Amino acid sequence: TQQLAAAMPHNPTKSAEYGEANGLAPSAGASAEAASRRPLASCLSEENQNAKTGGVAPEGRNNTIDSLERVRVDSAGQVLTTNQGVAISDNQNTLTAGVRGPALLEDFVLREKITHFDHERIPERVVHARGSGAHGYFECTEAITDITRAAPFQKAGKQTPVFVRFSTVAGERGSKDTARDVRGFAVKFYTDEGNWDLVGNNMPVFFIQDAMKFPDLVHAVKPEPHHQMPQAASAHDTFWDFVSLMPESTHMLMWQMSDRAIPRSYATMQGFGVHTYRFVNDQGQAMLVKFHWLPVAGTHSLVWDEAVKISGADPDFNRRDLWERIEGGAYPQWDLAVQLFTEEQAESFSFDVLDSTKIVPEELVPLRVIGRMTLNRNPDNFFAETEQAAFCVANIIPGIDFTNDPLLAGRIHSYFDTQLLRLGGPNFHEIPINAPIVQVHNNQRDGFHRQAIHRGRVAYEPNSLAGGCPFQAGMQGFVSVAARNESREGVAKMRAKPEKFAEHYAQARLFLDSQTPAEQDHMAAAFRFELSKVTVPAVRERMVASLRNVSDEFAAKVAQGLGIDPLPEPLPLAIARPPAPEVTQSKYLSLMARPGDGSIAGRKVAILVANGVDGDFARQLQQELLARGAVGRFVGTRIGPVKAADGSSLDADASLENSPGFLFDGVVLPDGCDALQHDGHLWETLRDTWRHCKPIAAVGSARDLLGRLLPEAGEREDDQALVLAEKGQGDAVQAFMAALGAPRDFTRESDPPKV
Ligand code: HDE
Repeated sequence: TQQLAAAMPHNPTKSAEYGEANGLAPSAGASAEAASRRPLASCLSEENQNAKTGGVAPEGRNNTIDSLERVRVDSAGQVLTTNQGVAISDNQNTLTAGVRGPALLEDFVLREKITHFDHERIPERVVHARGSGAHGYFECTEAITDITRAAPFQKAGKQTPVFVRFSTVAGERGSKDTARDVRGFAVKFYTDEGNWDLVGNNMPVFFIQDAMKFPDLVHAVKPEPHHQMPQAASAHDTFWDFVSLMPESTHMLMWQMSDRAIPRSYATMQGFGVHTYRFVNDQGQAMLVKFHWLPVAGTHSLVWDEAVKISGADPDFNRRDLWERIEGGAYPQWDLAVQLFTEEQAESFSFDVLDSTKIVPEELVPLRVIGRMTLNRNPDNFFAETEQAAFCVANIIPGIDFTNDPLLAGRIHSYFDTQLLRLGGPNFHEIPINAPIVQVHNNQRDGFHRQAIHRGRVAYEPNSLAGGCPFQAGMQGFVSVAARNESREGVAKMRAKPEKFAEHYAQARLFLDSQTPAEQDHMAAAFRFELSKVTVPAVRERMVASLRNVSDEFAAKVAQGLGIDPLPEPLPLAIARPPAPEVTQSKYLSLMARPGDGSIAGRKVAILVANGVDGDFARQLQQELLARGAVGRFVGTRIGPVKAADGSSLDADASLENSPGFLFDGVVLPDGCDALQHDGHLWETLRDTWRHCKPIAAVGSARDLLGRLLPEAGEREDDQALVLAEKGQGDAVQAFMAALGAPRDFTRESDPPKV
């Protein structure tokens, strides 16, 4: 060290800080070579991946496995120990003085066990408390080196491990999955150049334009503070009071009242980065970018009555679905698409790209797919991985940069800050799920729960005693893009917003006008439901007054459902002459626009069974579903064996009682299941499946049974999701499968449902 100190008497990079172009050049090894794209030696690159992680991830597997391997615990065949590794002889009885005597303070086994238990809980996330996570990988399909130097996009075929967490926003950690709510879609990329977290939602816009309003928004939507009701619901006074006073929320409200707020599966929802970000290339040139995740399985949602029922029968509906898809090999996949545009283009738009209540319509800037994400591994431990995962908007890597979106600015601060409390100190980046797969070198030290053991006596920079290490990376490291200041007014400090932020309704109208009539009906019903739960009439009326600025027709429809007549005057606009929007209808905004590939992977079907059922048909159908990645469960009045018509035995592993029909994507009544006719649960199952517009197939004698229990089915002609077939008619199964993979046909619906 003394030799090094003598060799490097000064801080070799210091002069550069003062802009002395001809300052002393750093000696070899004291700073990285400028402007080179070669990864730092200390980082993980394709060349040194083997050495750093123990191997390149085999296809379909992801190499976070290797980095987590060192902390995995498997107790199979092991003896029970204390946290100090001392073998425990008796895990049943407290140490006492005599068999009926008092417990002894010296019982360190008991005290350790109870004390640890007492401290098991950590604070839940202040929003997005309820969530589910999975591991996977992102594979680049198109290198875009000319646009960004970000590591995951440098080579087609390159894989980057990811951990993803989906969530609802308002509910507590134990709340139901199928609440009407926004879904979080947070992706942590463990890249060769550090962790990049793309912390997005399943809707491309947000309620507010400025982080300053976030605590207000969250206080308004969370259960009301005096009685803590309602749980995981926006249908209450404080939420609608707030949003009806915040016209900028209107666009997001249209999304939130659409079926997107009740996704069928996390695997069937889109994801969005929401804010405009920047991509930056090797030369420091920047492009504006919006991120989109497109589900390969297509966009599919539930209907409200179904979501309400599911929340009672299976509050873990989306969590279970994610888990089972991955366990069953029906890996959820999304394409990552980007919208790329220049500052000049952005300036010409009728809206401001720094305003997170606005989308960039795909008609203006089309999507470009650059990769695909596959989730293929469930966590080993929910707490250690999913709960301790700390997503942070500030986690970006070279090649990606922020814009001046005022909502984004607050987020850059908030996520790190919240983990300090939630995960108990500044070293949460060392928790295995959060640790990057590249090595971490800096002079940060100590703090609660420090894992790294830093060697040497140097924890400062500049230093000569450690040869100047760790040294700064220069142009190879993260360099903020020399972004032009978006504020036209210059750099004076102010609390203000650009003018285009004042237009609040054009894109709400765009969204509404881009929906199919059925989707519009669902939205009107959602507004009606939510506002009907509001107890203060003035709040309801104000919301209707705001909706008039979107569409008089739509506002009238909502008002009618609330007994508001005549319509209140429209809310005054914040801008006298709003700019004319470029796009007034977009085919991409309806859920129907992206039905997916028609695959039925991950879908669930109830195959109803009773004594006398056509066993061969039931078994064959189950096999066929399985072959296509779907699950067919034999559902009877009770679980256990039923005797098929041919005398063979079928094992019902679900009952109409424990698995009501609304939990399935479709129902099949095989020939000979007539013995179910007196089970009221069957009637409910058929009624719900019908009402929720899901496929029903009835074969042979079951057609009569269906006709008796569900007469409305007989009244409809040309219903693609109703399959009636003779016994032995092979294409019936194919027709049912096609309906299962297709978007629902809502023409069965009526409002209110018919008796
Ligand atoms: Fe978040 N948000 N948020 N948010 N958010 C959190 O971070 C915050 C916003 C999003 O699965 C918190 O670790 C502020 C927009 C997701 O762990 C917190 C603002 C979008 C998740 C926080 C926003 C999101 C969070 C709570 C306005 C979509 C869950 C716990 C300025 C682009 C991540 C935590 C996970 C979580 C703050 C607005 C998405 C408090 C201040 C817009 C997916 O830091």
